[in-house]
Order: sequence, then structure tokens, then C-alpha cells
Amino acid sequence: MHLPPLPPSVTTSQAGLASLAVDNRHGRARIFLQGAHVAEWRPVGADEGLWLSVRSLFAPGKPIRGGIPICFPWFGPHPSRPDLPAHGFARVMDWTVNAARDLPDGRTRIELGLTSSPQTEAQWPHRFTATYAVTVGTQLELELSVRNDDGAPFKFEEALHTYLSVGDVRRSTVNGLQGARYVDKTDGGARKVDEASAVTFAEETDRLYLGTEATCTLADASLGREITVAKAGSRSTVVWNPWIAKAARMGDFGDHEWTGMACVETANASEDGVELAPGQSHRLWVGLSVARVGV
Ligand code: TA6
Repeated sequence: MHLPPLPPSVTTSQAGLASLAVDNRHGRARIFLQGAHVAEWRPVGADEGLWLSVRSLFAPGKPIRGGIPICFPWFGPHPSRPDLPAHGFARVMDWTVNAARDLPDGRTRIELGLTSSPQTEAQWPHRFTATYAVTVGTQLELELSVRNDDGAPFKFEEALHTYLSVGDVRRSTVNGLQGARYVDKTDGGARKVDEASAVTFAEETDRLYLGTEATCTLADASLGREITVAKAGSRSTVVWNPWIAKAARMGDFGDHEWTGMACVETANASEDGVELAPGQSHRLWVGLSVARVGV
């Protein structure tokens, strides 16, 4: 693992997949170089913010189940190539660590990169440079930028597929999506409008909300906390919980773990996909924060 000089708040681990651990006065985080995958994030004074399956694989080329997978350059199954990895290749490829530094305000910022290669072009025939900045402070800030290095325009999808940890998903709600259009993947992709004041979880839930730039909050009555998912440069939000049957079908997802997680994913997917002209860049930003609420 080639690394730039690391600041005091960052240490490395080679156990299994290589990762960087951040421990500063605002909190802790762990980032695997494969997929630039933030797997853990624990703000000071709070419980773990991200869910990670006890059955997750940590193996080369295999997605980590939980944390914040980066979906790029497509979301979901590839439209025509079932042999290609779901959610694109970014989450199963090694990213480089380009910079790591402690900021004057005590935050730690780590910058990672992924550039096109013969391996990526065999799956997606475009030249690109992707950079991902993770900043660990009172907020966990994530910034995914993509630049078109090609001689022609291209269109891509992207998502920060965030698995949030909850005490009980059946007592959790997602707020901020009222009135938004969504594709209901549990109902054959039917297109609906969410009239409810909040998304609740009483069955498998898999919704791609489109045309929404809203900040969402995940209210967790069980743990007495609220996680805010603020965003910029994103017009899609995905809300997902596999519930009982789908959790049981996934080998890297414990059968009973579904009650402890809810995905609130920040994306540009389907008709919200991003088109870049040669030389043009796009930036997607997410700010995660946790607040105690109620008693
Ligand atoms: O974002 C929701 C979703 O598209 C679900 O349909 C489910 O497939 C989930 O992603 C997990 O996908 P993965 O490929 O990581 O198993």
C-alpha cells in the first residue's frame, strides 16, 4: 500500500483488507482502500453511526456489506451486462490515497482517487478521474467528484450507499421526502408520489426517489437519536431495508440484522444520471451528523 505522509490522527492496518483508521477529537472512522469504503464512523459522545454486517466479507474484489459503499459508474444491476458487478466497479477496486492531513480545527481530511484503466474501460469505455474526500469532524463529510477525461461526453450514475445504524428500524422514520416522486422497486418499479409525512418501515422497502435535493433525517426512537443526511449535487435519494426474506437470501447479511439498519443513500440515478462534457467535472457532497433527541 503506497501512502503519502500521514498525520498523527491517521494509522494504517493491513489486517485483511488495507484500511486507514482516523481518531481525532471529533470522533473515529475507518476507511478501506478497496472502494474508498468508509466502514465505521463514531462521533465523539455518540454510538456507531454506520451499520456493518457481522457477516460482511472483507475480501479482494468483494463488496463490504455496510458502511458507505461508493456506487459508480452505474447504480443497481448493469443494464446489459449481468456479468458485471452490481452498483459498478468503484466499490470493489483499490483507490489510491492522495493526501491525508489534520486541519487546524481538529478535523481530519483524507483524499482518495480512482482513474480509468484498461480494467475499468473493459467494463465502461470512458476515461475519467474520480476523487473522494472524507472529512471526519462533528460531521462526517463525503465528497465524490468525477471528471470526464475523454474526448466525448459520457453519462454516469453514482450513489453513496449509506447504511445507517438504528436501534430498531420498525421504530425509525425517514423525513424529508414528502411529496417526492419515487420508483418502488418492491412493486415492479411502479412510479409513485410519497404522500406520507415520513417513510416508515413495516416491510421490505426499496425506493428510488427522483428529483429531490432535500436533506433527510433518520429519526431513531429506539436509540433516541436523529441522523441528518445533508447533501449537495444530488437529485436522487434511495431508502432501503431488505426486511426478513431478502436479508435471509443474502449470504453476507445476518438473518436477524435487518432490524438494525436503514439505508438513506445519496445518489444521482436513473433519469437523474449525470452527463459530463469532455473536461467537465461533477461534485456530490454528503454531510452526516448525529443528534440526541427526546429523553
Ligand atoms: O440501494 C438499494 C439496492 O439497490 C437494493 O435493491 C439492494 O440490491 C441493495 O441496493 C444492495 O445491493 P448489493 O449489490 O450491495 O447487494
